[in-house]
Amino acid sequence: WTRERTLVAVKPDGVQRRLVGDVIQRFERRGFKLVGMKMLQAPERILAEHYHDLQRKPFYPALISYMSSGPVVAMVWEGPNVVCTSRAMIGHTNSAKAAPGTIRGDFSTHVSRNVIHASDSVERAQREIQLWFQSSELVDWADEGHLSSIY
Ligand code: YYY
Ligand code: MG
Repeated sequence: WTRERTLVAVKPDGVQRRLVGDVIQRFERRGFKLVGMKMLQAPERILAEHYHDLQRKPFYPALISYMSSGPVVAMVWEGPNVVCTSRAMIGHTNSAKAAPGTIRGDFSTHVSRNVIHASDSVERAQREIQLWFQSSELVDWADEGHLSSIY
């Protein structure tokens, strides 16, 4: 098992709606390990790089202005299959299609205010973690929990 990590971010609407604790609780209950977390007003430079692929989409300006509208809480979570599992936990991009029980399916009704980000592939997760965090901000603590004997 190579240590898999992903970037999760509670977006400004999620912070405004006091959903940070709920998000953390879901990832902790699942058994993932929190190795980095910070609140920040996302700089334009980071958002532009983060959403580089969407630059030409009609919703891009609104997306950047929404993501700049208040602080986000960025986190790095670690664990087996965490990238894929996180995507399942957050639910469909379009909130209208997000299943109940997922974060978007429980807390959001519209794609433009969909509460949370999670990386969509292992390679992108690595790039996004490097974009949002300095390596010194990630904490490699010893996990003595229920998975410690398998990795
Ligand atoms: O990875 P994910 O967040 O699920 O979706 P992306 O396709 O990467 O789009 C990023 C972000 O853009 C999405 O979370 C909301 C916003 N967006 C939008 O406002 N309107 C769309 N039609 C599609 C995406
Ligand atoms: Mg995406």
